[in-house]
Amino acid sequence: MGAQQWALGPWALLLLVQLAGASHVVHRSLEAAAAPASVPASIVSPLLRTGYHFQPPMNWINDPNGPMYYKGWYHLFYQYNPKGAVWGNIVWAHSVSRDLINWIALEAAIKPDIPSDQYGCWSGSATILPDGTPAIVYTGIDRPDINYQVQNIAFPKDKSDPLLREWVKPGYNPIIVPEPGMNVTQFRDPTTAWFADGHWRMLIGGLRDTRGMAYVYRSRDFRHWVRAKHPLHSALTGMWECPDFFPVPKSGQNGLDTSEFGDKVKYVLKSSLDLTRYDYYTIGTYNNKTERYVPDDPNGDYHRLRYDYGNFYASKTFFDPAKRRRVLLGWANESDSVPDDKAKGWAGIHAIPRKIWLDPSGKQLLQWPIEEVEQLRGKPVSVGDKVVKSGEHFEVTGLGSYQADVEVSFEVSSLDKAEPFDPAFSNDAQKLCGIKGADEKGGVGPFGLWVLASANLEEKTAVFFRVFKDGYGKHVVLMCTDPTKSSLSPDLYKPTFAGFVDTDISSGKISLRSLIDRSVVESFGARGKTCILSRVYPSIAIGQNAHLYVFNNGEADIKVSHLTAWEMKKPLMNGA
Ligand SMILES: *[C@@H]1O[C@H](CO)[C@@H](O)[C@H](O)[C@H]1NC(C)=O
Ligand SMILES: *[C@@H]1O[C@H](CO)[C@@H](O)[C@H](O)[C@H]1NC(C)=O
Ligand SMILES: *[C@H]1O[C@@H](CO)[C@H](O)[C@@H](O)[C@@H]1NC(C)=O
Repeated sequence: MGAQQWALGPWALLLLVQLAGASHVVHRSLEAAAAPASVPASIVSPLLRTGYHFQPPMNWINDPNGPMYYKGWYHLFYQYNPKGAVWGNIVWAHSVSRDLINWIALEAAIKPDIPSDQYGCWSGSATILPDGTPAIVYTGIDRPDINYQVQNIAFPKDKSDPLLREWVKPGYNPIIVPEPGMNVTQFRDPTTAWFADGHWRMLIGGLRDTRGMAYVYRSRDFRHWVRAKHPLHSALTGMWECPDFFPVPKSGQNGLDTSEFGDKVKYVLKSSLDLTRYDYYTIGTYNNKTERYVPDDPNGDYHRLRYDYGNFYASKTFFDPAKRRRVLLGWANESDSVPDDKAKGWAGIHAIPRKIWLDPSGKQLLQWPIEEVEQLRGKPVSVGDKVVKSGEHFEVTGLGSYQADVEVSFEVSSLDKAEPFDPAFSNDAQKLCGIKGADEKGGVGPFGLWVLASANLEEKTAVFFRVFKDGYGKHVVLMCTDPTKSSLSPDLYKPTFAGFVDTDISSGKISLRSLIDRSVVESFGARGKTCILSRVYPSIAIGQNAHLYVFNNGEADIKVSHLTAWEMKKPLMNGA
């Protein structure tokens, strides 16, 4: 069937959703989920279930797997427990989309049914082969007692089906098993492969003693794989989960396919550090002869740059040939307790897909929500040229801000009052923000947004900036999300998240965008230089009782040069 025929109208889509929903999930009303007495009612409130972030109708999800574009459809697979809201029984659930925002759930694509994946089908990636065939390589667990990890391959049963509903696993699986001397429980998450010099190459995450590494495997035929002598790269960080390795052009915002090399390209190597549970990356060069990757900044090796300074893990990118961009997907877990998750019947969401490209400085990536999310925007509410004096705040009204997209440009009246920066915090934005939270008066800032706030402000999540001045007269900009007052419910994990923003604030200008979605706040500072995703569960500030404010707890006045906020519609979300 040609892609054209799949230009579905809303009715056909709805039908597909119903078909998919009926075969894939047992619907259950979330209100009906009986909560144990210890779980406050608000945690299980359907008003806290996200509206436009990716999730299945119920149960546990974690890593995004094998994202790809095929015959007019985006495919997203993800780690999923079909039996409950805690991790376990992992299969590759499968959803498809025309725009990465409206999703249709299909049958699970890869389930434990061969000896080499019978105890679990863990994370992996898709590679489109030169003849157009997608291949999925994923980690299988083949023993019950220990998590012995091998790599398997699967192909579509019918390449002409744009929805790729059925996957087959050739009899020659597994294709890669750990070698003697390798840590067999720390050998997983193959990347998308790339092609050079007549060989395919892919990475597998691993651990030697305490050294995290990206093993390189090579193949001529995509079936027989041999490990290269040296890993692509390694660092003393503990296990590297979900490595991701891709080229980015030195200039411009386009994305590249994994097999593009040359002088106009830099490389990004991301590792999900099992020890800290955050995604770190470096930018560097890849030598396709020695097969080694060298980060540009040796001091920043896997402890400095993060995609997101909040709750964001096990991410994966893919090249979208339809829009020539690279798109980043990531998992955000819950910040409530396991009993809460069981009572809710669901756990885990994915971040809004982000387009990523290299900052003109070459020192970091920039990230921005894909443009397709803007189709969910309702009527805009705008505020312009409004001064917020020291200690003051104002409310943005006229929209349901529990599910909203807010873009704001701030202008600081003067930077003279910036507090001195203590270099002891140079590598610890989070600690600095833990001490200097949103209610801690400052010189320039804290200023920003209070989101998901109650009318009397006993509940509020602050997303804000604070500006310091270092010993050399240079300004240091801190971006934080402070959820410590986000909820009156007990037993929540409320870490203050923060990152520095490498931006020139000498003009006094800085921007912020926050995607607010009931129990998630996903923020982008300075046009995508620093990103923070945070999960919060208000008990009062839910649904129409959620308010949005701009605040300034710094001595220096600030001006909102422009603010636009949109209430966000709910897309098709897997039939839920
Ligand atoms: C493998 O790594 C795990 C996690 O660090 C560790 O507990 C285990 O002892 C390692 N096994 C071997 C054989 O080194
Ligand atoms: C290897 O990299 C060099 C320099 O970046 C490039 O010119 C060459 O085409 C690459 N080789 C292959 C086989 O891709
Ligand atoms: C998400 O949950 C919190 C609270 O339980 C943990 O501290 C994090 O480690 C966890 N994150 C991931 C990626 O598992």
